[in-house]
Amino acid sequence: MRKLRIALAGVLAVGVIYTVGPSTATAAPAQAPLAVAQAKGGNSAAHAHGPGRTSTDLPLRVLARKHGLGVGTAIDMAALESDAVYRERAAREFSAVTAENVMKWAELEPTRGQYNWGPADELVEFARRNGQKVHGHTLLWHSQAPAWLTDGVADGSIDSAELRTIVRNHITTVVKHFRGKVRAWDVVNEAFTDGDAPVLRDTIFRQHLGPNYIADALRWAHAADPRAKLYLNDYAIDNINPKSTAYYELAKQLRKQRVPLHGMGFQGHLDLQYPLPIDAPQNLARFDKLGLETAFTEVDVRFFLPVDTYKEAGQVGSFNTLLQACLLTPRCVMFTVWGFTDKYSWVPGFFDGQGSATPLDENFQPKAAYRGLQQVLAVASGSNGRRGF
Ligand code: 9MR
Repeated sequence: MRKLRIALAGVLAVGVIYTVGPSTATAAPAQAPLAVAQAKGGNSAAHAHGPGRTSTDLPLRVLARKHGLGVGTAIDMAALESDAVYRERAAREFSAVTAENVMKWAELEPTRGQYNWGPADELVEFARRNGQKVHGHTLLWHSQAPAWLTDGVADGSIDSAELRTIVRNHITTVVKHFRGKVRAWDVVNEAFTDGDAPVLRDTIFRQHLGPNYIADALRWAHAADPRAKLYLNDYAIDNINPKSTAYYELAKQLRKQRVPLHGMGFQGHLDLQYPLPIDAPQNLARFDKLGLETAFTEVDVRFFLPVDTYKEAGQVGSFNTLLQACLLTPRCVMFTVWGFTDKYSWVPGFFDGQGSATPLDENFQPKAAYRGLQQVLAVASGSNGRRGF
């Protein structure tokens, strides 16, 4: 109850800031990536912006520290390479990064046997320089698998036995390459179907390796880096529903069989036209009780443009609902947004007419959603027993 009151206080505080808060937006200067000390130096960073700043107006990673919570973002490598403001903001605000694309199979091994490590290594190096953890995304996914693999399976030139060897080699090679540098891996992404009666998705992995492919993938990843935390990750499982329950049952079974599953990733791609996942705290709690870490791994909140005050307010509430669910869950270690600026968000390209899904606008100016996250992090108290990130 105490915790819930803290959470509600967060919402109320956000309301105040949202309506009367001064715009303290400052465009970040174009400069090289920040050093660790500067990125972490919340107080000095805030004071440098002049008087009138409250302790709330600090980078997210600084505000999240007292909770032992990692705050992450997906990184678009093309933006990181070309846009100095993007680099500066990514370094200043976040304590974790996830490759939006460059660690996916098709990107890492576009040609069979020829790995392209460059962009992913660059991201790992950026994270190291800025004191950020790397969340690995993703080892097995039906989407963004290389054409040589999917075509080979389709035309029969790769049979089931060979596919098994290929998958095992891929997981082993990638996890070993990043051993000690990637904190956690989304080992299998989006394994279940949607709807009222979810089943394992009919992917080439499910078809040819059998339903135990998930347990096998987890074991292979664990052998390659015994210290990496191994996750399953999916969308539309933020609340209690048939799909999240399917994951709960699978996770329970895998834990019972002592398969190395350590975490459950809730993507958190929300859309204002659908109900808010208000029972996210209860949902995360049941995974927490299985002894699993939990994390929001890809949060964004889209809606149909144009923006208006009501949609903005709805977006604040949506981001905060997930952040508060995480803060209420002892082993929820990370809250990651799927892009932090509308300048590079995947949303407009995938959903006609929708957008504005991230906390900063196209000019890197904070939106109400960003202020809301700051407020919740500032107002909620204590670490809730979280052991850190
Ligand atoms: O944001 C990613 C986008 O740039 C890619 O084109 C797309 C390809 O399917 O994948 C997007 O990221 C997805 C993530 O890897 C898994 N969960 C859903 C994300 C949004 O589609």
